[in-house]
Amino acid sequence: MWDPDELAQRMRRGEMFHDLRLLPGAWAVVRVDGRGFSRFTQERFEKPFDPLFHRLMVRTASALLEEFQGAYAYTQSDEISVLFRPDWSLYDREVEKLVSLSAGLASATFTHALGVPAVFDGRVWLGADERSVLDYFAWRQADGTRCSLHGWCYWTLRKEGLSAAQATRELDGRPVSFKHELLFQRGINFNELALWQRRGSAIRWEHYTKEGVDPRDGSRHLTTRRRLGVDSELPMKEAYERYLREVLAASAVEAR
Ligand SMILES: Nc1nc2c(ncn2[C@@H]2O[C@H](COP(=O)(O)OP(=O)(O)OP(=O)(O)O)[C@@H](O)[C@H]2O)c(=O)[nH]1
Ligand SMILES: [Mg+2]
Repeated sequence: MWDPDELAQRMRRGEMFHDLRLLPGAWAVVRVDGRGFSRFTQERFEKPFDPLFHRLMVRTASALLEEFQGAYAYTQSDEISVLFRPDWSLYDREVEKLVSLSAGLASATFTHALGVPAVFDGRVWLGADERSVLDYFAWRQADGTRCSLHGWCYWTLRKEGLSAAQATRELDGRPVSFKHELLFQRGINFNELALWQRRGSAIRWEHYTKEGVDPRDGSRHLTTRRRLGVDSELPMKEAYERYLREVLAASAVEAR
């Protein structure tokens, strides 16, 4: 006998991951990353870094932070991390929703801004405490710096006429000091390149006061509003940790 309720119930059991939630009380980060962007960027953007590409990433990160009401966002290269406080409660903390909507919104925003289809994947990271959140962002920033140095060396060699395989071989297993020297020999001081290329950019909430006029009696009132601010000159190591602690403290005040 055809029983639509029984069928629906049985089929729903196949939605195996639908009940998965972010662990209660844990910090969470959703990280989206451009799919196949090595090739995608090659024909369209300046190498190794293109300010237009970074602006598109910042715009995409801002859209994610705003839409999902995150506490902080960080972008370097083709990736974006958005932080959620332990008390974040949108979508009942459903993992599938957060991951799929993040990747979907990132893809839509970037595509809309550039006018060419671009696709992002997404994943979730969980952290037990503030310490691990600081470590997470130190990790992503250090990864960005490492890739930036590598990218500069790689494209400098390519522009000198080396093939992809030759440039890769030349850099394979080389220490940081070698790469700095390689650039220095060609008149490029890595430590003087734009900070956003070496350390990425952050998007965070800024508070400001605005004077409003009550239309009923013309009285004036000060109200606090918030808007997104972009930092493209981030500190690193301990100073970045102090910067992040301030961001976390401000987000705690807001959550109250
Ligand atoms: N031309 C150019 N490329 C960039 C820029 N920023 C990031 N990229 C490139 O984006 C790529 C990001 O690396 P990955 O995410 O590891 O590689 P992917 O090709 O996207 O591969 P999957 O993420 O695994 O799909 C690197 O090849 C970077 O060179 C930029 O400003 N200009
Ligand atoms: Mg990628």
